[in-house]
Amino acid sequence: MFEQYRLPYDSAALEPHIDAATVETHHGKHHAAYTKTFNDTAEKAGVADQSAEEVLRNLDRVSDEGLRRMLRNHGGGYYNHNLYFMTLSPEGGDGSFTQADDSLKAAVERDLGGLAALKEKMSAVAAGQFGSGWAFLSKTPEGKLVITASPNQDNPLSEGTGNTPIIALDVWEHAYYLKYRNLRADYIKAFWEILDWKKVGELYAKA
Ligand code: MN3
Repeated sequence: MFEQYRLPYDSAALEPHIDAATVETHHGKHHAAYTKTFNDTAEKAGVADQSAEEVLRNLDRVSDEGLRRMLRNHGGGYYNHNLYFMTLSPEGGDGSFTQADDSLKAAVERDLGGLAALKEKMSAVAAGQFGSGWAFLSKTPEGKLVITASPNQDNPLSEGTGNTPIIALDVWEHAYYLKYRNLRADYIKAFWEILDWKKVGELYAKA
């Protein structure tokens, strides 16, 4: 059974950066629906005993094309949104970077030229994703940080890169349209105000 990440904060806790109605719809409806469909599909495909990471990294083992596509879309939706919500916090923002794992801080400096440069580069990648999709910060098997974008609910796992995402920035319109309307760039700016670098550091150390 794949469990949807439960928010340890209430739906208004991320305001003014992300409004309560968006959190309620995004987590309570979209994410919940991905979770349910992923569970149902994983059962049918006989992969329900694996971790979500395993399923997404090994989609080519699922021979039925329809089930494979469902797992990619809904398993990706489940995994991406768990990562998104678990790294957002009212205590996030640049201030939380000082509390992050030292190995993450060193990698940000070494691979991306520091926090400001990382945010600038990833914001541009997220803004440039045409249509629905995500921007990711991922750790390669060698420990290097890389920034990429994926369409739909794809991610570095389902794309077979071997990398592990540690930040997932959702740029589907449902993530921001109630408050920001067409202003995706403003939403991206707000995202950094609530990104919990302490949590990202834990994920980097574990990946
Ligand atoms: Mn979403």
